Amino acid sequence: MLSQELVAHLYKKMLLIRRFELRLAEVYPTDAVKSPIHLSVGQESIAVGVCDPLAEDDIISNTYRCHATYIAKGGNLQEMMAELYGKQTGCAGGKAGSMHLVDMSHGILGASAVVGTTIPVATGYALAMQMAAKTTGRQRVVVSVFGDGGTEEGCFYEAINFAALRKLPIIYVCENNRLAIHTPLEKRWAKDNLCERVATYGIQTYKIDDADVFKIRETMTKAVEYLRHGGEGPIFLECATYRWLEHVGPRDDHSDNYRSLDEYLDWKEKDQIVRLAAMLDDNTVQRIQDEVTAEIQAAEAFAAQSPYPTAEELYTHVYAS
Ligand SMILES: Cc1ncc(C[n+]2csc(CCOP(=O)(O)OP(=O)(O)O)c2C)c(N)n1
Repeated sequence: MLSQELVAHLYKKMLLIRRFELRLAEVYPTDAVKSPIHLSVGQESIAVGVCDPLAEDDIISNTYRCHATYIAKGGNLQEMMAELYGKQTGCAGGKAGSMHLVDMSHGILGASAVVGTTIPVATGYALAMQMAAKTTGRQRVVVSVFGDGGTEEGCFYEAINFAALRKLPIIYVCENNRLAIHTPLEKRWAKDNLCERVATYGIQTYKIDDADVFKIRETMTKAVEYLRHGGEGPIFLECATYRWLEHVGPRDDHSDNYRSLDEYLDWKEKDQIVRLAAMLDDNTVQRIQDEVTAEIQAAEAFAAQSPYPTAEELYTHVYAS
């Protein structure tokens, strides 16, 4: 039996991601946002289901499509908006933008635009966490999130092989939206059997094919507990999902003719935000919507009022000190 508190909590997280990104899509044409944006509208239940069972000191790693996990892992919303606006108060000093969000105080590793590259970095982090646990006694868990396209990179297989060999405390999560930009899975893979392929490396695999936020959360809760308490990693989770908007940018691109409108309408039926709202009473939904609106407005005001980085800051954070 699901508690109303849990439903409200997950609903709020997903709604915050959706409304934040839809607001970005509105603002984007004004040039306030200084970098390309890869939106996760329609995919929110994965970030929320995946991040909810993580402790603050657990680690999340993601790709350029990183707004959702940044928010779901508890990243600072005002610093996120300021980063998108290219402002000094941004989470990367305003010098990185949407594709490189980072918040180490909440265990959010810096993201990268180069497909696949964050997977070995997250794997290395898991090795560090495994070594650290020998002295601290606490096993922190690392989660590496990437798209189906990321699994086509050689470094994905090198990384999962190493993780399996060293039994690392890492959960690999593939957000399978079946698209790499405009190319569907059917034109890229002879067989749609990702979990089977990964299992041959000696890795436990799980697949959730309907984006159900509770199933994702439950699978992750068990995986995190298992790794936290001495279970041998890695673990692989494939989550089917659907990207509602274009690959990069704020537009709905269903008129571009590379994917079917029916598929989109099918996935819209599964929208977890609508589903969870229907499980709550009207007052709770309204309260959460108001809170979300206020948080986004505060983030926008913070970003708008913040200064741009100075010219001298071009020379900071270039080399490790
Ligand atoms: C190494 C590399 N190759 C190609 C690209 C161009 N590129 C950017 S995004 C993308 C598609 C990746 O799709 P997927 O990993 O499934 O993630 P999604 O965008 O669907 O979230 C490609 C090919 C890149 N950025 N890096």
